[in-house]
Amino acid sequence: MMSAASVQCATTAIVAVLFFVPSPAAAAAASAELYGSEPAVDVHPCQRECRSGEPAKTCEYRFKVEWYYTMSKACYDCPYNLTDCFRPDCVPADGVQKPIIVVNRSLPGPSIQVCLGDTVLVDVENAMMEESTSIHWHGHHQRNSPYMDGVPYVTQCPVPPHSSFRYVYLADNEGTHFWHSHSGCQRGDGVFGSFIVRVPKDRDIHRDMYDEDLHVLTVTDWLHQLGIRKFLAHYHGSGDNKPETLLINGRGRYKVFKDGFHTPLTQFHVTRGKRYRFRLINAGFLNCPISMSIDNHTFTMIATDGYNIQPVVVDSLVSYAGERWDFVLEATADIGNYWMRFKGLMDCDERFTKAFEVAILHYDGADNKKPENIPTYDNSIHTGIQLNALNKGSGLMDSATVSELEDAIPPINDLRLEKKPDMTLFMSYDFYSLDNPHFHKPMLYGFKQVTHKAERVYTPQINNMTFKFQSFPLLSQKEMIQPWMSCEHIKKDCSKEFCECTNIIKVPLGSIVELFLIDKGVTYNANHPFHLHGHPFRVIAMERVGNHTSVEEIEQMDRDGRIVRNLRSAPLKDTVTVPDGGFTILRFLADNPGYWLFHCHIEFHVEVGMATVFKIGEDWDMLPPPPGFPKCGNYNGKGLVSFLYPEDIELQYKNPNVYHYGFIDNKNDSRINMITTLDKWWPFVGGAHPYVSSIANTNTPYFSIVLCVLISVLLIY
Ligand SMILES: *[C@@H]1O[C@H](CO)[C@@H](O)[C@H](O)[C@H]1NC(C)=O
Ligand SMILES: *[C@@H]1O[C@H](CO)[C@@H](O)[C@H](O)[C@H]1NC(C)=O
Ligand SMILES: *[C@@H]1O[C@H](CO)[C@@H](O)[C@H](O)[C@H]1NC(C)=O
Ligand SMILES: *[C@@H]1O[C@H](CO)[C@@H](O)[C@H](O)[C@H]1NC(C)=O
Ligand SMILES: *[C@@H]1O[C@H](CO)[C@@H](O)[C@H](O)[C@H]1NC(C)=O
Ligand SMILES: *[C@@H]1O[C@H](CO)[C@@H](O)[C@H](O)[C@H]1NC(C)=O
Ligand SMILES: [Cu+2]
Repeated sequence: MMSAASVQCATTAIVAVLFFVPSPAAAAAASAELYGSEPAVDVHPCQRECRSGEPAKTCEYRFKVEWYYTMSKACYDCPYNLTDCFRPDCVPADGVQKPIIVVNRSLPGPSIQVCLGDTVLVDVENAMMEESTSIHWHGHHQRNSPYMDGVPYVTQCPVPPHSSFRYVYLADNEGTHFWHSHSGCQRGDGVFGSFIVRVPKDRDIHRDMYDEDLHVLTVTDWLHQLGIRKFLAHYHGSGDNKPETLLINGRGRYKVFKDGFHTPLTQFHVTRGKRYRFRLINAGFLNCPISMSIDNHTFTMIATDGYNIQPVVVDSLVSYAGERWDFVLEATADIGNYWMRFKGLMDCDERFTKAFEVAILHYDGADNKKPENIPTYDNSIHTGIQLNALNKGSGLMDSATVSELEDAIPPINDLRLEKKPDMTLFMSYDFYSLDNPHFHKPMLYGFKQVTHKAERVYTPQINNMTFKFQSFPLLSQKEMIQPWMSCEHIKKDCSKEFCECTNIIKVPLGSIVELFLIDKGVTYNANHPFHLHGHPFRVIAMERVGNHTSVEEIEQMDRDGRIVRNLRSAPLKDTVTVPDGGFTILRFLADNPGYWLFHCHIEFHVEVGMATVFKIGEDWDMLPPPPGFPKCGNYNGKGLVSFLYPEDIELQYKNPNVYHYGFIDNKNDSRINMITTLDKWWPFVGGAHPYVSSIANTNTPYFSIVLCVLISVLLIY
């Protein structure tokens, strides 16, 4: 079915070829012999130089999610023949064979690189045998497209095997982002990739600081078994939760083969005298913050989580799972090869696995020998100034916290900094010794009964509650939400008993929320990076108080004026760490109606309930689900219901009066009738986003693209 609209789309694609940017892979060919190198790949037409006044594009991708295997037969003679390591479908990882889950048989999966204002359309095909999936676009706030956030049981039903799900949304937030599965342990098993949204050079305030913008650096911790296996061993046996190693852009060299051969390392090519923008993404899975340094180079941090900051020069950087950091490296050292060193902290540190990996910074003209000296965890000591250091507060000489950074442009009229917050929330959390029935059964193998201490599983609680997902998505099936699901109906002493509920925090639309995240520092010397969906926040304070702290202590500090808030120009982020025995204070503007997950980005922690949901606005403020949006829930022989067994609810909540069956009955719900009369939810229809309207005002072709997309979408339906 060829139509005028699709012809116009095709024309747009051809025009885009003119602005094709050479792939970084092409530059890498020079030193194929010693290290091997990426073969040149077809660059997606949307990966282009962004120019003001040029029309936005619709960028289509197909992701095939499937079970796979590292060092498979596709790898032939890898690593003895390094060229073989770069064959299509060969995932060498660190040389250790193991099952993985990947998108399109590559690790990381396909990179999405678009320009601000493009529309992104990704068809995710679940080609796994038995497991559901979903993809979250980490860094996109899904304004006007809340159903595209990719969080199972919050914004959508999980995508079942043999099915596809189409994500469509506007790339309206510039910067370094990534996509990853939001289902189970899939991110740790390999379902992640980079997602870069560029702006025209004249709109990039750091444009004069770098010459090239080619290098994407995705770091992650890596296990030698499936995440679920590690999870089960840890939560039901005495297995640990410590990642063995790290991968840099999916590569590493853990396994030593015959004659010292190993799988290829990632290398970054630079030309002496030039300045390079690096985009670092921490796609980490477990409790393994990653510290990075580059031999003989400092680097200048310019952005975090897609938001520009005042440049700061540092010697090393710590990144936490879910964070992104952009930096500029000036290639001013002698021509040569230099190690980029990555050290795992916390569960990856010298007490445990010493997870360590390197990449190579290769200057054009240098020989193909590896840098001299053999880097190890122990000889990679990070001295000098460290940014985002682990469990540190402000005011230290040799480290800087996020709240000490400054927004690149001092914010003007930013309500988050000017106004008194409309709402102040305290979220204190830790891990507690409770009989969590998922892992300990009192009288049988209770927390204190089990033989070995390593078999005790501590339970995370945020404000005494452990998060539980429902059988249906809160956003798309909000009519099934029942009062008894909320935490208010729990009538137990949750400091002594396990309490599980769907903790939904209601925030009026348009409120300024000040959020204290407090790590009480009770169990372990831990560290949790928190990620907010749907909204960026300003990080206005971050302190370590001591080995332990409490809400009362921090409230007292605040009353005494001992908490210094950065209200001048606190940086914007969407993922942030909290010092153990300390706090981080965030401020966000709750202007994106919907149900948005807020959670620890350590997979094992969110999996056992270290999460809450913000309900922003009322149900009628939210867009209706897209047409035909999939539904799910419990089936009781008559229809989808919120729960099957009233007695279970009674046991949990001890208040039989608060529940009733939650049949879907849209027809009798006047609110739902009202919202379905609103316009379509698609992001570009009536979507008055500032970026979009400014692009649209300056060039009319944009409208033809919108039209083209709209018509294509309608044709598909
Ligand atoms: C992924 O693989 C599918 C075929 O399975 C292909 O159609 C698609 O173009 C690939 N996607 C990307 C982004 O490379
Ligand atoms: C390595 O493999 C490639 C093809 O996979 C082949 O062309 C090349 O000759 C091999 N090199 C060596 C040294 O065997
Ligand atoms: C790199 O730094 C090390 C340690 O400071 C020094 O010994 C070495 O000479 C430097 N190498 C180059 C090429 O500058
Ligand atoms: C958690 O429980 C303890 C003990 O019952 C109580 O003192 C405290 O106020 C509770 N915290 C919250 C945030 O509800
Ligand atoms: C915190 O704990 C460490 C290690 O257990 C101990 O050495 C230190 O004295 C403690 N600090 C305070 C202020 O209690
Ligand atoms: C529909 O809602 C109205 C008002 O809440 C109620 O009186 C009526 O019984 C409902 N009808 C059905 C069929 O549930
Ligand atoms: Cu955590």
